[in-house]
Amino acid sequence: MDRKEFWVPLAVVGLTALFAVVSLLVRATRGNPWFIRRKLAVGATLLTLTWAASGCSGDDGPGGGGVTCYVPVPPNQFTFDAELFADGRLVVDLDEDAVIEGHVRDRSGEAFAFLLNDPDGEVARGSVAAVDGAFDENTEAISLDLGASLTPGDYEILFYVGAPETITPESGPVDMVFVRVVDPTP
Ligand SMILES: [Ca+2]
Repeated sequence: MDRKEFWVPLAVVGLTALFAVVSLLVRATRGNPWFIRRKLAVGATLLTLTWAASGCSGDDGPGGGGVTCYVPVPPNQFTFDAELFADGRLVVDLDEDAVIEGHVRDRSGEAFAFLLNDPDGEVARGSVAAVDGAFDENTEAISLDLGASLTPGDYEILFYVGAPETITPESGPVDMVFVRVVDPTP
């Protein structure tokens, strides 16, 4: 293994983590231009690196055929229809139900979980379900049930790769969204 094969995947891992953090900061600051520029810069560097790394031919000697080729794995991005948002928050209407539907794009995880936080901390956690039953497509329709005990108020949802019980304070979320729960006719 030469130096490039060692540091390129390492740099990609580091930059992917940095990209996730900056993406969260962009959302947390509701689109602060400074963070958006940083996000774009990190994203561009990441693309350059993964393109360079994925160009390897796999002829790196006996026993090493292809295994060091880095396959670009962009972050798992959770998206929801724009019409579901008001004032930058995803609106959940309890007159309907506490289920949110959306998509995970550039999917690399095979299971996803969410944390529902209010300003005091965790309110609920659960699994993110693939609508068709399996996380096997690049863009997957998803749904999550925030639970029957949900009360009106402002929350944030953090998304994680893995099962709900594996989330710890050290786990890095892959995405997040601000949520407002309303109940027009309680
Ligand atoms: Ca599927």
